[in-house]
Amino acid sequence: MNTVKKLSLFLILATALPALAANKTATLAIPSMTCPVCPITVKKALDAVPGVSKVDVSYAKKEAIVTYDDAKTNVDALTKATTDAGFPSTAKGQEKR
Ligand SMILES: [Cu+2]
Repeated sequence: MNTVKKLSLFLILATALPALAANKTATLAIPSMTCPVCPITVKKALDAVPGVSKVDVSYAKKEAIVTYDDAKTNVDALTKATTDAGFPSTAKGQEKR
């Protein structure tokens, strides 16, 4: 195999590998967070979803960035969790379902 072929094979693998990882990140828009205490409730609700490993809620941006195992949960479960806690949310970008 020549160098160019090796390089392109490497590039194909490097591009494909992240797609195999189970951890995904979803950004949820949560416009109903109206005071600085709201993110605490939202974070608790998201942390309680099985498969969620990381939650970053930004009150300033009115959004939550959630890292989750896509074998255990999905964006619908995440938006449902915040909605059940009183904060309806919608997925922003990434995962198209
Ligand atoms: Cu509040």
